Amino acid sequence: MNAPTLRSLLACASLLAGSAAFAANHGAAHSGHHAASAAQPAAIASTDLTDGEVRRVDVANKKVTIKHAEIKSIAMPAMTMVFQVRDPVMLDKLKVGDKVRFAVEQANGAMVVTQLQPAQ
Ligand SMILES: [Cu+2]
Repeated sequence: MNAPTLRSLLACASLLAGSAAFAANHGAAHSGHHAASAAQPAAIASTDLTDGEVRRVDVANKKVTIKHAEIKSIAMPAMTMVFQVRDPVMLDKLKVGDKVRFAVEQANGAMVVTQLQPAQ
């Protein structure tokens, strides 16, 4: 009888934890070189990230062109191509020429960037 309530509380707690992790990550990005890599949230598995260099940022259309290394998770060789981004906030601080590390998923036939962070 208490189970649904407990589940709701747990779901709420994990949402809060997710927001906190995002806030911490966002803050780290602004604090520059003092942020040790150990402070990165564990949710970002570096093995899932692909190296790339930004070629074009299209905030209005939520797209970014990246010259990327091989993406093993989707069996894609190195190339320059356009990706959609899941959240346009990801493009806020992005500039042409930025070195990035990113994760991509295939969704509805499109390549969608799900994570994007500055390369260390
Ligand atoms: Cu590609």
